[in-house]
Amino acid sequence: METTLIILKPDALQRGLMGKIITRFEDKGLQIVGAKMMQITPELAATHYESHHGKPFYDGLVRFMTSSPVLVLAIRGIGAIGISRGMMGATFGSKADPGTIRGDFGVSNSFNLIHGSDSPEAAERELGLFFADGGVVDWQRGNEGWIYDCSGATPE
Ligand code: 3AN
Repeated sequence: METTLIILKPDALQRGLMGKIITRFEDKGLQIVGAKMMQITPELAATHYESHHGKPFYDGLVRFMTSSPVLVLAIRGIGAIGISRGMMGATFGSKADPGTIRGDFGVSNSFNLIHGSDSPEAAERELGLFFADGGVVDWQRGNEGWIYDCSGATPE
């Protein structure tokens, strides 16, 4: 099982899209194991986006991410990182394919609704940053045996 860090960005909250986006992950069969609304501080944004420091879009990105609350989610499943990235779509709303979250709900390149960890290393780092004070809950879904084939040694 992988756990990934998803952020519903300020535009998703301001536009009232939280429910629709969360529903996509739940409908897919991924499990929500953490959810926290918060206002990202400039310090946290700088740490989270440190690999983008110095890029032309960096200042605008930090301003946007700190402008209004976000919903931070921890989402779990087999291959959850890659599955979530696929569901998000390409970085820019103008380029993202229909059927993806960015492709269906946005047209902007800067306001692109959602962040998702892009590797297991990033997920571990980002979950540590955004759930530093806990909040990831290990809970058992009652319908797990209908989401995965659990008849073999490992769920399929
Ligand atoms: P993604 O979120 O698709 O993984 P990254 O990690 O390359 O994209 O970039 C992190 C964030 O920085 C993006 N979500 C987007 O908001 C912003 N960003 C990346 N590239 C650009 C760009 N060329 N112009 C404006 N914003 C950008």
